[in-house]
Amino acid sequence: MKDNRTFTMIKPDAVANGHTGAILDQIIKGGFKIIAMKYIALTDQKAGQFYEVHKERPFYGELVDFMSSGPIVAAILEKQNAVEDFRKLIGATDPAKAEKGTIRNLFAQSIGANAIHGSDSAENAKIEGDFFFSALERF
Ligand code: DAT
Ligand code: MG
Repeated sequence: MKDNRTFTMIKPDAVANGHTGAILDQIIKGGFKIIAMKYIALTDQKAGQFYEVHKERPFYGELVDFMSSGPIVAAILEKQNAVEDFRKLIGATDPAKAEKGTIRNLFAQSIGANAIHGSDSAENAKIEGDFFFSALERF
């Protein structure tokens, strides 16, 4: 699959703590073009559906509660090698292990409240983007 797009969410902790602007700035300066974007609140049901792949993990309930605890910013991003480059920009899942200067290193609180999502494959980027955006909402 063509790997020039990825999907992201600025998570409830980062939005609530006022980091939306700084994170978007870092994404744009990182060379990513915004193809679609919305400011939206996930219901419990929608958050559960989005993270369905993690249903069997012990942190699933906590993850769903957290992701529906406040508004998020969801976006589709474009760049060559988007998935891999974006994972580099955001850093490791656990902010204590995230490389210096990465978005999670700068803005995340904990492994659960870790500021930002990035798709892990081109295939999942497409599925996740389609979960949030219709064709009319993309540029
Ligand atoms: P990533 O978001 O880096 O792709 P993941 O797909 O393994 O990480 O997990 C999805 C989200 O679930 C992650 O961003 C935060 C939460 N999570 C992962 N591991 C966790 C843990 N051990 N305890 C609490 N929450 C966790
Ligand atoms: Mg993941």
